[in-house]
Amino acid sequence: MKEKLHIVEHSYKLKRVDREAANGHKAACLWFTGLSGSGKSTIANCVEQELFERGIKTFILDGDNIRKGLSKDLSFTEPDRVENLRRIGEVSKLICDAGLVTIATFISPYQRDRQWLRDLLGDLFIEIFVDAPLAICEQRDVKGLYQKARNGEISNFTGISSPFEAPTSPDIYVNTVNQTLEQSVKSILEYVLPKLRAES
Ligand code: ADX
Repeated sequence: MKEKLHIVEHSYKLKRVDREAANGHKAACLWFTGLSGSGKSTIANCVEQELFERGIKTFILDGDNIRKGLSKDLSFTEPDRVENLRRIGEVSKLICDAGLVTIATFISPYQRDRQWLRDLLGDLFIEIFVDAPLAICEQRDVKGLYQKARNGEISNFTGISSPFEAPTSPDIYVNTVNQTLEQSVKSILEYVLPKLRAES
């Protein structure tokens, strides 16, 4: 049985709303989900630049980077992916509490985990589905990982030997086969900017 932890949270005077007011914009978490090679990082990179140019304070959390540090003890089995996203969800919440716009790019293949993130982050959470068919991602194979997964050198590879549950009602849908990078970025900004500027 788990030991009972005696933790009493301290309430600090400065809240997220104070930091948002100082920054001149709201906090949010832009959560990019999609297959490896679908274009999440490329789009997130451009969206961040556009936000930066408008004076919006952002911070990117990226699958490959997080897995070299915070989550370097985790594999790609289902329980480890759940734990990976739990950690990142909590970190995203902290970054939002600091008044920033968190930009998170993770495959996040399970619907249940994405729902958990939505519950954790509430209105801050904006789910962006970066869609591209598996065949196209595999053809692109930017990192050469699909080839390795097909050869059996990588196990539990999303789309090949591990599932990807496509979001059924994302807040924003972009498709990197039928849309240009500029179009995807534009549609994300059109949705996000009014939310960041909204009065409370
Ligand atoms: S997640 O499923 O837990 O959300 P995450 O986004 O952190 O995945 O990591 C995905 C990145 O790890 C991919 O972009 C890819 O470069 C790399 N990777 C290595 N092994 C795997 C694997 N078995 N499945 C998916 N991605 C993998």
